[in-house]
Amino acid sequence: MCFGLGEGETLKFDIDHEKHPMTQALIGVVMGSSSDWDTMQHAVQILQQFGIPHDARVVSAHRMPDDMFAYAESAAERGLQAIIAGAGGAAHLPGMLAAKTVVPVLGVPVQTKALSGVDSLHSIVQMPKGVPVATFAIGPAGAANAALFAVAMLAHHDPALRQKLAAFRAEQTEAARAMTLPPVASLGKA
Ligand code: RP5
Repeated sequence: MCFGLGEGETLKFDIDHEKHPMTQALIGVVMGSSSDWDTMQHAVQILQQFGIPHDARVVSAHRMPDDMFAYAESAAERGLQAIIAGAGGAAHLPGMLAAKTVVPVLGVPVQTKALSGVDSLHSIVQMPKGVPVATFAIGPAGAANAALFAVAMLAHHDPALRQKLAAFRAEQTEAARAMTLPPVASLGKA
């Protein structure tokens, strides 16, 4: 929706770098609806945890197509290193963003009621050859992993971030090693 915009006008996504040098987002998180937030907030949580400057907003492919193009067209200039895009159903958002920018797009299929997110997954993952969208698992795990993937991309040129990511992995290793199994349940009599 473009409240307050005149005909032919689209939202601008410019950042005044002189005024906000420390807040320049490196990762953009976009989603087709506020109803995707339950899923997509898992990406934002990871970015916050790793201290990655980011912004998050609703950019609907079918309801805000001009805004979607403006977002994608300005992404590189705004300094975005990757865009995490989540959508559900006939999920065009990640693919159409990728069509309008060379900034890597990481797609998150949002779980839907009708088809459990398989519709979203197929819409995002089946990009024809030439314009890729890196596609993650359906739902919150996919959102978190997309953010972890973005962190790994940034860590490639940032040794401190790489250490943080390695520590995050090591924590999971320790947690898995500490796992124990309960005793076998006794079989009831038939
Ligand atoms: C998609 O349609 C969104 O990504 C969302 O997953 C789905 C439903 O949107 P709402 O009807 O909840 O706004 O564009």
